[in-house]
Amino acid sequence: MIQFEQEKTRCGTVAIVGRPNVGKSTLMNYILGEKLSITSAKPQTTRQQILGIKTEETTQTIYIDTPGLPQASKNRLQRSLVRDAINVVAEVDVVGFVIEAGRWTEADQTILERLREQNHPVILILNKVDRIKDKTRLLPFMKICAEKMNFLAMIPLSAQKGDNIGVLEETIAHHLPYAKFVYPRDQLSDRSQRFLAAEFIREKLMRALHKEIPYGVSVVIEQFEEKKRMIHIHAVILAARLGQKAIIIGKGGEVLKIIGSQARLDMEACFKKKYI
Ligand SMILES: Nc1nc2c(ncn2[C@@H]2O[C@H](COP(=O)(O)OP(=O)(O)OP(=O)(O)O)[C@@H](O)[C@H]2O)c(=O)[nH]1
Ligand SMILES: [Mg+2]
Repeated sequence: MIQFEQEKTRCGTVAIVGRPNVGKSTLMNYILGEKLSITSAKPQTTRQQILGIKTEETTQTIYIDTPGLPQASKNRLQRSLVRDAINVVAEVDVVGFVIEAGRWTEADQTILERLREQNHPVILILNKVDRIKDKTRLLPFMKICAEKMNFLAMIPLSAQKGDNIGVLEETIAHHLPYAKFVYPRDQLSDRSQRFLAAEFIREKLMRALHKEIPYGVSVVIEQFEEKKRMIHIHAVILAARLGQKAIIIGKGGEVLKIIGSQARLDMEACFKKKYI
């Protein structure tokens, strides 16, 4: 007689999608309890997909933070970003579609239509509820949302304050398949410390620089040397135009100094080591 033993653990993937700036990365960081994905008040902060892995007693949830989906694909790079973020949806167990509570934009509608084609379980996440003073406004808004698609659930929450995140996590866990864990229990991401170091620096640049300048900036880690209690990191900041160099450096190197010390704090917290 063949006996099937049912897996006792659940393991699956969740794509976090939505238009730029709705708080996707903030949400993933809150769930993980670690700053892994960079965030800023400027749209299109996240440039590449990043995995955040949360393992609890019997559940492993693999979150995929994606770049915000632009409404109109202006150029080839943007078009490929949209394609990537939409393609990932086809391969996951659950989709977390993030919008801003109380606002339904054209970009949200475009994403919704793409999600409808995929026929995948979608949880609608209404983020930034802390901004809504009069909470009675939420109910009629949720009613409108409910008519748009048959969502698995609609969850209002605040990724910044952490309100209602537990409900989201429980809902997700409930819809993950029974399966063995894919990653070791202590693995937090698919990204290297080297990648994260570059991202932490880019975040500070995104936050410190104005207008189009941060969008042209890239960070390359030239050296990442791990000593016993220290990590030596050499980073190079590449600007789109020579004229931007002076702005990035700042008067007397002021901007660069601030960026360096802020990024160092993030690295120390994430790598739990000193960084020079
Ligand atoms: N008030 C409030 N602000 C939030 C909340 N969640 C995120 N934010 C803010 O919204 C802005 C955008 O957050 P991100 O997490 O970078 O947004 P994103 O969706 O990842 O953006 P892209 O990577 O550009 O697509 C930041 O300034 C966050 O601090 C929230 O729950 N409440
Ligand atoms: Mg992001």
